[in-house]
Formats: sequence, C-alpha cells, structure tokens
Amino acid sequence: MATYAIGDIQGSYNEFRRLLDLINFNAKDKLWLVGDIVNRGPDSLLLLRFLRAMNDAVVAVLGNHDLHLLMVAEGFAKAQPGDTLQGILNAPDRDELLHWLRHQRLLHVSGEYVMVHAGLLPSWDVTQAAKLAQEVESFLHDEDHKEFRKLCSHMYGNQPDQWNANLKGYERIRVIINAMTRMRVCTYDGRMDFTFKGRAEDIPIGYLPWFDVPGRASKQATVICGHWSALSLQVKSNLIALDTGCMWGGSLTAIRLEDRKIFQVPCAATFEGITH
Ligand SMILES: [Mn+2]
Repeated sequence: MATYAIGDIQGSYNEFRRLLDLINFNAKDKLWLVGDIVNRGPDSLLLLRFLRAMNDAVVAVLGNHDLHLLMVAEGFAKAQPGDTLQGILNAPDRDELLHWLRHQRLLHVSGEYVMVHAGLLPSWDVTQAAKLAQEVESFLHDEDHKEFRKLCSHMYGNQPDQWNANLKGYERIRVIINAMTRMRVCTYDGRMDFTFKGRAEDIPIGYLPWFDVPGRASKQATVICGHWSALSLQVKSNLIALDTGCMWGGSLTAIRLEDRKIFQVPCAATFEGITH
C-alpha cells in the first residue's frame, strides 16, 4: 500500500488516468488530492464521477475552483470566462456529485503531513489550523444544506485580509477559507495578497511566500499544497508544492509519500488565458 499526493487536476481526466497507470495504482493505495479538482480543463464531469466511485481511496481538500463550482451551483456566483463547469451543472447526477465534493475537507492532517490547497497563515500551528478548518467544514458538511447556503452568501470577498483570533462570524470563516484556498503570498505579519500569481522572483516588495515567513508556526510539519502553478514543483523537508501547471501545458504530478518519488505525465495545453 502506498499513498500518492497529486497536484491540481482541474478537470484533466485523461492526464489523471495516465498518471494512475504510471504509478500502477491498485486498490490498496490511497490518493491525496490537493484540490482544484474541477474547472478550466475539459472533463471535470468524468473526473468527479470517477473520484466519487473510488470513494475510500481518495482524500481531497477543496480548492478555490471547487468552492467556485459549489457557489455557482447554489446560485451565489456566476460562471466566469474560461469556466468549464456546465457539464456538471447539467448532469443528471449533479446533486450526488456536488454532495460528494461538498463533503471533502478543507485541511487533512496525517502524521507529519498537512494537506491544504493554498497555505497556512504564519501564526497558525497545525493544531489550530485543523480546528479552524473544522469550523468551515461544519458549514460544508451540514446535512440539511441550510448552513452551507448561508455560508455561500458570505463566502466571497478579500476582507479581512489578516487573521485575528477575535474575528467572529462570517468574517472569521472568510479569512480561514481565503488563506487555505487562495493565498500565495503574505507580509511578515500575515497580511494576505490575492492579486499576485506570478513567479517567486517577482513577488512585490514587502510580501513573501506564505511558507517562507520566518517563525511560521506550522514549520515542523510537511505541508502538501497546490494552487501556485508559477511556483512549479517544490519538494523540501517541510513543503511539497504540487501544482505543475497541467492547465498550461505543464504536467500533472504525483509524489509517493513513502519514498518521495515523483511521477509526472505531460499535459496538453487546454487552457490559455485567465487564472485565479
Ligand atoms: Mn487554486
């Protein structure tokens, strides 16, 4: 049995199936997905159906594109240029697929590893981050759906852009979601920026990658993340960043956690244009 963490798939079902062939995936193995499972690529519907059928073999954390799908499906956001979500929205099994997606996690902790789509704010240690993620998951996993719809009506927005333990209500929830699903860079004191998407060498003055903030409280753990395609593959003692730009003609990456062996399949450039 092996555990493979896989980067942002974004509806690239064919590449995902090729990657499973490459790693010789079998029924005893586990797949950890860093989120942005859907959107921009051509086959989000096929991918969601396949993952749902895999059931217990998959642990996924939600990315901004996954939350965007849920928001559009609930009527709280409009489809954006470049979105490829209509197949799911029109599917006869859409409710089952959206239910599966909504019941995934915001953060996954196992042993030395913490998996999150984007990042963790510098002041959050793993224990606190796990508790904060559970606050959001209690909305996501709400069975009668009402609390989740309320969350949707407050989810989008860039403020507040900094954590404060005294935050309450939807402002608190929004900071947690934004850090865990959208952040790439922040200031030394943890103020997030949501506009920068470029290469690490082009980060604006005063900001740094969230994982490079000195004294980051989660640095003893190994954080597995995606979201930042311009960063490319990073495998360090306490960081594994797996978004290798499948959407942009890059590759789809898996890492076998037991020995940190990397597996990659090249991707067709299916999307050029807007990113977020
Ligand atoms: Mn993302």
